[in-house]
Amino acid sequence: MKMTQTWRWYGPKDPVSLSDVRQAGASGIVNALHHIPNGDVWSVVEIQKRKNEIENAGLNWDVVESLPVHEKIKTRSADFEQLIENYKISLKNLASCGVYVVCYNFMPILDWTRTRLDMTMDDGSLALEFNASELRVFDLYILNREWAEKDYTPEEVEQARNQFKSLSPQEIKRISDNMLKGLPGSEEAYSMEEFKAMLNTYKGIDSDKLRSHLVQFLKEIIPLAEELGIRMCIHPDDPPFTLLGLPRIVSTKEDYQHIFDQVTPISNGITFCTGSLGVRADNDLPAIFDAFADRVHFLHLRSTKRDAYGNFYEADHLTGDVDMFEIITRVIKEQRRRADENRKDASIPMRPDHGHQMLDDLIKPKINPGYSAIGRLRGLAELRGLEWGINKMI
Ligand code: DNO
Repeated sequence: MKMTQTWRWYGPKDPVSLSDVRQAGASGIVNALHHIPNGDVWSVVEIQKRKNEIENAGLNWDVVESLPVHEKIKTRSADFEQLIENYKISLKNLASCGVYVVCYNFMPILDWTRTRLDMTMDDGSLALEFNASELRVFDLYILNREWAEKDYTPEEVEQARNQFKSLSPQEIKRISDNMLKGLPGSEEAYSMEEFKAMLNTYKGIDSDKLRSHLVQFLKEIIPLAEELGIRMCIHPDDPPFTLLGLPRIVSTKEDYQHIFDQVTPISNGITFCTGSLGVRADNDLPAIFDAFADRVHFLHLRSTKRDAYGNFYEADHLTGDVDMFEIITRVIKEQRRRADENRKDASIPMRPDHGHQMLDDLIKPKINPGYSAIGRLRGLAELRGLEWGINKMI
């Protein structure tokens, strides 16, 4: 029993084509209808059109990433009931077209966040980086968020003030754009003013409140997913801690435990993202996998390297802080267990998440940061080899 090898594809405008994906050796596609505004229904016609396109290239549409959860559902404001209805209709339409794995996240306003997209590695390839002091500079002196100081120590504030003074206008723009313009897959981009207005919508929403909003949302959609045979999989926060005063509630084993205690069906599952969870030194990844193995419906395999100051960068897939051998060993055992139970989902879809920009990636006119062709091809090849070896061994 092998993992299903998939590849995130951003649709017809992706500089990595479906035929590139086939040559990388993946059999499945991870895709979203990014052209449909967040909150609108994904119609059968649109889903089927995309599905045909993928199948005509000899691939399967295995996973939706993401069916985005509208901000108003997260804050439970204005027409959120209608938006939940729309979400349900999209789920029904996906199931009727035979797409059964749906990834989503519940991060307020921002999706995944990095401060630099071109950190040079020793070998000359480029990696994504999250720099905690640049984040503080952004928060305190670029965004000028109200009460931001209380989230930091006096030394951090002082250090950020000095760092801000030394930044060039280009560097300030780089940090702001990376924070606000949305990395690939984020459904929204904001101007500074729009972002400030969005921050206001979270006044009075702390972790407990956001958690209860997530649980209420799940209580509405999971029974339907269960009925349709859809496996919902929540993506962890990336990075897995509070940012800019916004609560983040899918970062640790305890966070997951709460979600599954409240809404128990197996279709309430996880996108096990090793790179996101691995940013926290107190996250024991094998233990998290063991605790929720039967709910892991989708795997994002990549590794991050952190330091003691809260910074991290994206390492090669088999280096960094994630023990990929341990994780894939567990995945293989879980898949065999499912196969013994004749579960339809015995082969878990995985995708090589993010890759360095390397070789021809470096000279391509357009690239989706993290989603280079060759960097991910390298990652997939390494992960596939590791799985092959472990499968032989155990
Ligand atoms: C980054 C991704 C995120 C993630 C979404 C899931 O590369 O892992 O964009 O896909 O947050 O909803």
